[in-house]
Amino acid sequence: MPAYIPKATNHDIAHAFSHIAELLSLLEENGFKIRAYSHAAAIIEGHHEELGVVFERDGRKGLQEISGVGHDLALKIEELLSLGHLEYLRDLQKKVPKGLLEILKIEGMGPVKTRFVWKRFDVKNLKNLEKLLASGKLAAIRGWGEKSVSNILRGIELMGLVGKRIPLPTAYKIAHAIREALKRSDLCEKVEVAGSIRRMKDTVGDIDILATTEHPLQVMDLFVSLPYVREVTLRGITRSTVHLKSGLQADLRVVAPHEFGAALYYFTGSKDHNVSVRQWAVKNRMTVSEYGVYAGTKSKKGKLLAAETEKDVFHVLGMDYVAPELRENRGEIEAAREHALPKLIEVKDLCGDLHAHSTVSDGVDTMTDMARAAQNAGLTYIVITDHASTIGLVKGIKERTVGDYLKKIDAVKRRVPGIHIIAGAEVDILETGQLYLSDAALSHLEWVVASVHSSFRQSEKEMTARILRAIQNPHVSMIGHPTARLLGRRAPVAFDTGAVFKAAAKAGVALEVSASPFRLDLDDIRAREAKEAGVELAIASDAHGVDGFDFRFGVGQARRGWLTKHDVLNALPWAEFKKRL
Ligand code: DGT
Ligand code: CA
Ligand code: CA
Ligand code: ZN
Repeated sequence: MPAYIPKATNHDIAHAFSHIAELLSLLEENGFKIRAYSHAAAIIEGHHEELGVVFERDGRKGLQEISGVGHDLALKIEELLSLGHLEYLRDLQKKVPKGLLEILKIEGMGPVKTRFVWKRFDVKNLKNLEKLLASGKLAAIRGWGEKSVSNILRGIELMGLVGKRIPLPTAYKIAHAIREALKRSDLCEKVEVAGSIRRMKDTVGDIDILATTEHPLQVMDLFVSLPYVREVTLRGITRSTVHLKSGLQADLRVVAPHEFGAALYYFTGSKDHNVSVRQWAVKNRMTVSEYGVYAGTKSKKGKLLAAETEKDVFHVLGMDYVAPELRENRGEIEAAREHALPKLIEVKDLCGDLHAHSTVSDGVDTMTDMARAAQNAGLTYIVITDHASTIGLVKGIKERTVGDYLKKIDAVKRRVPGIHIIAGAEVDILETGQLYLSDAALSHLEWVVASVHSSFRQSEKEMTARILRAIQNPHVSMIGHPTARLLGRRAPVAFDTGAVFKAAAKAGVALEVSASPFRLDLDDIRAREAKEAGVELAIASDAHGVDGFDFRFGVGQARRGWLTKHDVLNALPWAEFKKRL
């Protein structure tokens, strides 16, 4: 164990900062400060290295080198790393009733409305709000009305539906940080993350980790005292369970080295996959458990056939190796037996990015820096797609500024010669299906992403017509994050996927599998359905800063959707992709 153990992870720091931003928004602090905290939170959450490590190595200077982190935030990060909490945050918390933060998360509320019901009606929690909504008092107030009341009621309902599962990117980073800590200790031979995280499922119920060790007691000691842990539920020799500060639960199981493969296979799941494989095994007079594959039945167990590696397990079951992402009992078991599994797309297959933002709209880094970062990430082309949008953004591309925008991109092309830079935009699909920019303006762009960013609650019929109309626009190249969901925060919009996929295939419009950790959209099932409808898909980053070129989780969804590199547009090398512009 290293002597220095930071008391906060990147996730803790990001959490504290977004908490501060929320509290400030309720206290009417200036917008600049709020944005500074929420930007920093997003960047820190996605940072490739733990800030505790950065600080230990490079000190405060190292922290300040991270984009969005100035002197003041660096001090706050230091305080979190050394104490595990933040005085400033505690002060703010004292000023705002706790229940208001829950209200703030309701779709349709937002800071202005939340502050209003707090100050005017003394609403302090969800119960108070529900009572107020039922009283009819709000509907009578200017700027509220029946419509916003019913929107808020719907928002409350949705919040219940989204439930407690945690977005994969968050859970993945915590699980792997725990894995790293266990590995660094030198107490374990093998440590692997299993369960839904290994399968890259978009949301995660709990973390499952497996280890082999000769010192189980010491390993469990270490596990239950990691800085991520809030509470220890169970502490045993072969299994411990803890509640983490992030709200997740984590299980650590110690298994025998010669049974590691069988255990990894079993605890990776999914349960449906396991059940189906086990049933087949029984019919073929074999028994599969977390301890291995045995000949014979459970009651009359024969010889051990395989246990040490997953490969061995699949082999004795007569199956090709099935990638974890496919293990959902969606046809992979049969395909593995018939040697018909697809060769799944990998991160290294991606040659370019088709969706990224700069400071022209709501990105935090300049076009030049974004282009360089994309190049450093190993890409050979990138489309800059700043927003052209009605909502929320002061900046962005307007009808009359398209010319300036193109000039800016030309300048960056000269400045960063090592990567092909393409002039694009992410244009709002308005309520009617029209786009925010005119056809004349769009015709100057080489790549147009069209996205839904407003009116998410249209009926399925209206939403389908809206998206179909955007697909019919000859300037549109791709539909961005097609269902507009936000993981754990906003449900997908409703549209007729069959009709939309068919139209996209016919029009040659690509659909995005957004790798943004906030979205992962299309999801696995829809991506597979789109592929089967003949649609071309693109795994794009939607990066808003230089740290945003992380395709892992988008590729994860694509793999879960059975996609190969031949299904993914930005797996084309530049020479091929260029022809498509
Ligand atoms: P989660 O945590 O809800 O995101 O999903 P998983 O898949 O990680 O599920 P979890 O944590 O309950 O269990 C981890 C794996 O252990 C699961 O994918 C398969 C295996 N497993 C758990 N319970 C059972 C069971 O009752 N039967 C079988 N066959 N396998 C199970
Ligand atoms: Ca799990
Ligand atoms: Ca579990
Ligand atoms: Zn975007």
